[in-house]
Amino acid sequence: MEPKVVATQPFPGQRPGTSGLRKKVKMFQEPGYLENFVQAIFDTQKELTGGALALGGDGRYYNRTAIQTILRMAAANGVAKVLVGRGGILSTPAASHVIRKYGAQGGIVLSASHNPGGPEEDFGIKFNTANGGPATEAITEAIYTRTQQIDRYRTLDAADQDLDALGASQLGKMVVEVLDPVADYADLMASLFDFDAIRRLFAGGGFRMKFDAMNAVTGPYATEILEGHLGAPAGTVMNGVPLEDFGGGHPDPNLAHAQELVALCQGREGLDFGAASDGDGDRNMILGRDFFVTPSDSLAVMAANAHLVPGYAQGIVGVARSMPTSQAADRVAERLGIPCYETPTGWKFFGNLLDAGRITLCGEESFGSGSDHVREKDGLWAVLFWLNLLASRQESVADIVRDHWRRFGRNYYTRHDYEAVDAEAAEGLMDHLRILLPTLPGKRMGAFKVAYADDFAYTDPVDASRSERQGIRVGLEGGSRLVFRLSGTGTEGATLRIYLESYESDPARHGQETQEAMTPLILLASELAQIEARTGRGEPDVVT
Ligand code: VG1
Ligand code: CO
Repeated sequence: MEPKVVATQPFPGQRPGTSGLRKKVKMFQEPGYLENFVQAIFDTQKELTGGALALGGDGRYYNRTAIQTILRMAAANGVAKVLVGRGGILSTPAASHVIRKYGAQGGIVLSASHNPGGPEEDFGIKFNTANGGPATEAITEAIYTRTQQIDRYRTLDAADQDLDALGASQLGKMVVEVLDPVADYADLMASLFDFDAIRRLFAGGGFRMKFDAMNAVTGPYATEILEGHLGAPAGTVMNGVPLEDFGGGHPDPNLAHAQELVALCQGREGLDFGAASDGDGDRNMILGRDFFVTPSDSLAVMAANAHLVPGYAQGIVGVARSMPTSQAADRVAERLGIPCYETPTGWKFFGNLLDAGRITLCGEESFGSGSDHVREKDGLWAVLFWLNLLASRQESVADIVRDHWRRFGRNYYTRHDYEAVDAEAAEGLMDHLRILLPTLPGKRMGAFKVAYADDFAYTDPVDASRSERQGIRVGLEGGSRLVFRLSGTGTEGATLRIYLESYESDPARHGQETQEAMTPLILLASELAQIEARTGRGEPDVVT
């Protein structure tokens, strides 16, 4: 089986965004499109030659086809071994763990995360490095540059591999090892959390929960861990079978897209605990009875209670949050006397801090949290963390969070997304804000006074790499903030994200409805950015 060289031509626009290259399936089906990007990975990541590669995806439409293509190309490019999840399945955090556990030189994860799947919908591919984390910007830029010069790719003429039988087989000179996608990950979770205490919580019978896998990749993981290892009743996991089109929905765990679960948590008969994860298993949503935990609060609560979880009982060395994430975690870090880092959006910016041992926990407002156990955000990990807290504190979700607010104050928080906006209009809006920036500090606007305003730039404290234009920040006196950014994961037009935060120290004012409490800030943001005039949109598409 000799490698063959196929002539190809560059496609424009293969620059990875916040998390890999995401495009419509139709685009990935263009002959050479996937191949070019994969060859650019092999051309730039030399250690993969003779090395091991982890490979898997979230099971969406085109996953299996892409895996077969990548296997043939890996063999033709001299990869020694590929570790592939059975059925082509690996959640993003499980892929990160496989890379680390087996000392692979990298991994390819096929997912467009929370974007819809199916022949007319989205597909995605991202490269993770030997630390298990998303490639840094320097690496994704090198891959992109290569895609713009590429003129050939390598593959084999070989039949499809059987992805459904565990064990090793040979593809040319390369070994293909099909792994149980869940087993190693489940062991890792058991090493971090107090499974006995969580088992007792379920065995007591009074505790009722559901986990919504949203017809996506976490189904098998959650079923084995929650119902298998922890004794949760059968049926605890809902929508637990991964479907190629996620049942037609957005596998995005938030109040807008996980309505079925949200409804189950409401009212007197509501569940004690509800949780959900996204397409590729790295996001999480946490609900109590009639109670939604914002992801920013979730990170802060985790940091403040980490000592109750066996894996973190020794204490945490530091925390990090993405810039638009609320400052709730900063307050906890201050109290604990540990550093809190503010990074640009995207998990790749946490990798160096985790590798250098500067942080233990990190999170993003976009329903992502994680720790140094892997180098990706981890949905089920967050759910188990909360279960561990519930088991050890014996309090409700709402009581734990309200108690947190009493101790640290409450950071009211909301994000408004305007989706599929005309790309030029969105760029125009951001440029308009950039021009305003120097005029804002010290300016009074209604009841507010601007303390600072900038276009967020970040210098990585470990390798001194610099990332600019990471979002417009307008800080108001008293700690409130407005943040404006354009999404780097969408596949249609532009998505404008507006992140709003206001701090309230007075416990008597902690019970307000979020959108109501934030109305003055919402109005200020639309006025400042001229949202309606520039985008033609009166209302956001998604409010979280
Ligand atoms: C979004 C989120 C970001 C997250 C990224 C990948 O990016 O805002 O916090 O890291 O998705 O998450 P953007 O550029 O669209 O705002 V996932 O679960 O889609 O891999
Ligand atoms: Co995801």
